[in-house]
Amino acid sequence: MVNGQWSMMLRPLKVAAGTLLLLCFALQTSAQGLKDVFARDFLMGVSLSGRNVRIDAEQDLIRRHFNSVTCENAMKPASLHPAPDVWRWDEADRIANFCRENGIKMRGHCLVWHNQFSDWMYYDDKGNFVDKETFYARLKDHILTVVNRYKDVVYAWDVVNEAMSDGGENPYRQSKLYQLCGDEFIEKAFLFAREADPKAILFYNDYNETNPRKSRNIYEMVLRMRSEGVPIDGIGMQGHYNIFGPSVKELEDALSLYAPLVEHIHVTELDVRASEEMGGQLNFSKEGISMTDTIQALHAQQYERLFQTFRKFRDKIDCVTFWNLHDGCSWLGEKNHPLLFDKALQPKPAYYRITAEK
Ligand code: 9MR
Repeated sequence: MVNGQWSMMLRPLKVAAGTLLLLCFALQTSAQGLKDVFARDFLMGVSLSGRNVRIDAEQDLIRRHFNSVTCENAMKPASLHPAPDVWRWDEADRIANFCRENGIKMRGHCLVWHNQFSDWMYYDDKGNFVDKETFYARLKDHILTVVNRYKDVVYAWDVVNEAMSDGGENPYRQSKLYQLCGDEFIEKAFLFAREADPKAILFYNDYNETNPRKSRNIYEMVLRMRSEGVPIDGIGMQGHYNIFGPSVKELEDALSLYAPLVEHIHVTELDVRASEEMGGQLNFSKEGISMTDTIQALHAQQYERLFQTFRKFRDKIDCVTFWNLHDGCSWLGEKNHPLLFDKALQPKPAYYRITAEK
């Protein structure tokens, strides 16, 4: 048989082999999750409620894409410790057990926050403020108990959340914590957390953290604490953003400010609203907007810019956590369209954008 005839006969085989190769490649790519795509950059995290880990399809989505989990609310003081002798572990245990069973690490959130706090710690029986020592003894007991319970699975804690103000004369938020203790409660919380688990990495966590004025205040507070030997290992940049901001420059400025100061930066609560609202405060509109192709494109572009910038700082950023699993369970409501997955758990254009350009 002459060469030409052989090659004619082999052609269908070659086509079939090529198709098979392409199919294998497509299957492999589609089997990869965010955690695989970003494996050389940072851990990919998600915040969860107990409900997420009760639904099979959501469990699958979590296992496929994420290798770090935060409890959205279940480990906050108000959830765990609503009264002096009352501990409610169910929800946090459920999420922690899901992580233990699936070999997923956890970020603990959070030990001290002016919101969703165990407010009883501030007061005596008559409703007056207790003295600082009594408050610190209660806080220490809380921190030691919580950190010890989860230290096998939690590798990092948001020790103090949102202690800085968004404006005004005083850089510190004028919360009850501040009224009772001044800014001293911050260092106390870090000292108690380090005592409870010397191995956990400890974060100060805040929103509007790319705002030049607030980032300067965060920087100065962390700098002072570190120079005094307070065990702060990292800064948590919450990352409650929108389709217009922050700009790459604003984000890079904040990252460049924080990076030399701490060993670790985590993006702790990432979402990108399809509106002009931003930040971690609760006074936002849940009405949201109707999605259009233009907004969908802006949303994808903003995610792309953010991840390009995060990757530039991959030596310092070691975890990026999305605040909620999909739009249907976002704290912002599905009409703000903030996440990578829609409420049917399907990847959105932003997902394809950040995974494709890798
Ligand atoms: O997503 C959380 C929402 O379900 C709670 O109702 C709210 C209560 O204050 O807290 C939300 O999470 C916040 C996080 O713990 C700290 N940074 C801001 C987040 C959004 O408010």
